[in-house]
Amino acid sequence: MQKAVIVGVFQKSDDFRLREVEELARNSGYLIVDKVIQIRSNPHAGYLIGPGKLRELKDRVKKYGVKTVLFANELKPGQYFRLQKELGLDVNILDRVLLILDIFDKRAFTSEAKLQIELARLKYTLPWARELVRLKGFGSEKMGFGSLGSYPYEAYISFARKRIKVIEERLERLKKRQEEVVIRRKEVDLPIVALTGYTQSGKTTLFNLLAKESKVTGLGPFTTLETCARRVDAYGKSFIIVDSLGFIDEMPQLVLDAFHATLVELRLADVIALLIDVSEAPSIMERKLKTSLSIVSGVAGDNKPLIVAANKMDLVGDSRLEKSIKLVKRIACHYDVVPISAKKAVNVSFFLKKIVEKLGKN
Ligand SMILES: Nc1nc2c(ncn2[C@@H]2O[C@H](COP(=O)(O)OP(=O)(O)OP(=O)(O)O)[C@@H](O)[C@H]2O)c(=O)[nH]1
Ligand SMILES: [Mg+2]
Repeated sequence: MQKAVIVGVFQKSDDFRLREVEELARNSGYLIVDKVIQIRSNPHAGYLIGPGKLRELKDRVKKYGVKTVLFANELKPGQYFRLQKELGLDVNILDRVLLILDIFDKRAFTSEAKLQIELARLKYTLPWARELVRLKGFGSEKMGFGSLGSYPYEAYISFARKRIKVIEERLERLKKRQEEVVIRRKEVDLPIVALTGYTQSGKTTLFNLLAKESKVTGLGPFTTLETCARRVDAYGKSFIIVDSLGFIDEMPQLVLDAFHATLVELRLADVIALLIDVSEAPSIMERKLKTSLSIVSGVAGDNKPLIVAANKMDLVGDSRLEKSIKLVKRIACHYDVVPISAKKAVNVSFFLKKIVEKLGKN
């Protein structure tokens, strides 16, 4: 495990983003040895953190001999450049976006997903590299971003540009093949039910139960990256059920773009089943539900039939479940809410019945 220090600027000390980034970091294989947290309403323009905090960060990096600094926020190219200059080139700086891409990289197993992630990373870091060249801060030093290796930075930029082109062409060819798959699926002429929701809400667990599959679950954030579709027969109706990428708060636009093809499944769906983990604290549930609803409406609009599955009901008692459902109904007021346990297969047939009803209406 690699040692790392987490840095973050938040408006209050118990910000969920800190906990979320800690989890992302652990999942990416980092051992967090220290945290440098600053509470301020506006991040410092130059370094994200103020000068005093920056000194503190440099001391910690030296003290623990860490080679990786993880930022819970997104960094602007200029901030990245100045931080790199202050911390030294042997320190690897990752911000929230690169950390998420790191996890995606670990989880991806198809060549297409790998290419999408590499493309996203190249596009994201190109302005950072340009900044290093523009400000000529580092003589002839080398730079590299994670798995891309280390290049003199002028060469890095021309490498990155060429590589972006090559990947875009390859993805274009893959897209054509994917479209054929979707068309073939349409030819079968079965309606589509898309499972969606925050990462780790239980989508794949439910998919496995309904499709009698054994896809991997529970590895931590973004266990599923690739879309999977299976036929399900229930209550005299046949449909295709689709499991795919889960969401996270402030999902970087770049990640949404990279996985656009996956998200298009939501637009094609006849019914969307949105899962929410009811075993979490009300404030977390509320935030995750709002995030999920806003991504869904951004991708698929507001007029799609949607059912909220209040999942993991086996983990809470009756009175808490009742409160949680009330909360969900208040936020997702236009939609049916059905409590289920995907893991223990509780109330799932009722949920299926609701889905089939909705399919029937369309
Ligand atoms: N107790 C309980 N655990 C559940 C239930 N459903 C899912 N889980 C657990 O929650 C964790 C996440 O489940 P997944 O099915 O991987 O969640 P996901 O939504 O597919 O996650 P991503 O692929 O990361 O988006 C796993 O450890 C599951 O065993 C449930 O109904 N009850
Ligand atoms: Mg999954």
